[in-house]
Amino acid sequence: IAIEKNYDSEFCGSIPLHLVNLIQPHGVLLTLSTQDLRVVQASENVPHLLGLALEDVLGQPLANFLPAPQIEDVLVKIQESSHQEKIPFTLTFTRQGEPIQFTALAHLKDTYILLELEENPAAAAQDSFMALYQQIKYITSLLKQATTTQTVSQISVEELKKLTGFDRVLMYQFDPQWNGIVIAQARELDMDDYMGLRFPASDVPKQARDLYLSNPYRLIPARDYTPARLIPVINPLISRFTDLSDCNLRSVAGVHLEYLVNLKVQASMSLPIIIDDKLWGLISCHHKLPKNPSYELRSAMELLSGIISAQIAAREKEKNMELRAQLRDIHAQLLEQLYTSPTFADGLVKEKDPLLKLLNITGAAVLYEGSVWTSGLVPPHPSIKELVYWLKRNKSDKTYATDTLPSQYVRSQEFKDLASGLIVLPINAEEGEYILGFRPEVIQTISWGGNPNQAIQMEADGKRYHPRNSFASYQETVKHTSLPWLPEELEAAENLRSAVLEKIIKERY
Ligand code: BLA
Repeated sequence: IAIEKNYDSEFCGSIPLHLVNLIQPHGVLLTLSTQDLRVVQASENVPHLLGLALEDVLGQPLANFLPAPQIEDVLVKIQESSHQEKIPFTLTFTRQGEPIQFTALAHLKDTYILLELEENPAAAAQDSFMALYQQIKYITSLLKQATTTQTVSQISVEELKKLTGFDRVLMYQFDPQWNGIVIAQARELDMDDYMGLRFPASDVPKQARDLYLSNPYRLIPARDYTPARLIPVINPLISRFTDLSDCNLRSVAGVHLEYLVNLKVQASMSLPIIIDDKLWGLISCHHKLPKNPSYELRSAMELLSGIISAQIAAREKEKNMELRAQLRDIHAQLLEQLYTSPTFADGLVKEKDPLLKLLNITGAAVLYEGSVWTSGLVPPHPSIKELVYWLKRNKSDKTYATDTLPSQYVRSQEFKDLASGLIVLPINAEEGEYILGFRPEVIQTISWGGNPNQAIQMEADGKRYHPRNSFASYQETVKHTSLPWLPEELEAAENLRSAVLEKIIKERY
């Protein structure tokens, strides 16, 4: 895939997300000293949301404005919370004579505690524990019946859209370069259609992706907000800005707020799909108008994203195991062929199907003791010889596979339709003895959500920049590329190589 300039780590990836000193104003942030629960920093919207003057909070112990039983709660929850798991609890403040309920989250740091407070009125009936539990059970039962990642994803986005009322819900899967593809979508018909589109890695840059491994979701309820500042600017306990990485309320990077304008949405919420401790994808929810799901509903979504992750992991593992079993059968056939032939090379090419099927190739060549055996469609012999010189000079004696041979070895462009992909199993690399497998060129059309080479629009001053403003489908034709080599196929190749080396030893002695 040819993105001329990759902004993922070098540009977008270097925006500091955690040292912004600002929060989204739908909640309050207090920084407490671990030692005496004194407030050392507070967001400027304390009066508005908590109904308390800033000077009644800043510098004061919690006990000055929270009744003793609630302080007990805070202490218990702080003890139950760890760096990984934050357990929400409820605190009540009196605002203009009215008791107002807040959902609180405590984040433990070395010398301070961050206390995030979000107003959360008593749950509506559809957000009661029982109602949400029923929904989670029901959706889980649907997911269990799904047999592929695709159906798990489609059911997930449809059911999440119904459950939450978001205007559009997407399943977004990362590719090996961290671009992402929309593999399932449920939307209101007046929302743009993003199904099948690919977005460049810099759209969700590395530091933003990393946060999903410790945070259950990223919620932006209203893009057009005025951020609330933390006062004072410097956290006196550490003499630095407070690290807001894992705060739900953390203010959003400007470039991403513009991105939401271009997506024509006010609200966005994304949740991670994590497989084997690695970010596999995101569930992305959009709303035309501002939308702030209740804490209960968000928690249900958090649980579902874990369940969906487990279901996708299981389907992917099944698929890989099936492929492994198929390859094991073919390997067994090939082994029989090897041992019923006078030499291993005759054995490999005697019946062409097993070798070609095992490596999913269309042609193979065996170079051994000065001779060449071939099977299927292969480049002309002189070209194979030249390729081998190149391999001897440039590659180690380990198994090597590429799906873009023409970009690595320019001369192969002459026979790219036969060999845009190459796998090399060295027998004795020093002597130029190899088993080679060839894959043909597969011309791929990729539909990008907007031109990925214009992911950033720089202003004339060279400092200010904007995200691209159109996500209209942009077609890229990828040439000189074969199908990718799957890990299972590489494993099968490695097993074949061992079997061949063993047979060679038996032939010699
Ligand atoms: C954040 N970008 C994000 C997030 C998503 C996307 C999901 C997480 C926050 C959220 O949920 O809204 C991207 N959302 C998408 C994509 C789809 C979608 C691709 O629904 C597909 C349909 N973004 C840019 C450029 C930069 C950039 C050029 O386009 C950098 C210069 C950065 N994106 C960027 C940053 C964040 C982000 C910094 C983190 C914002 C934050 O958490 O404060």
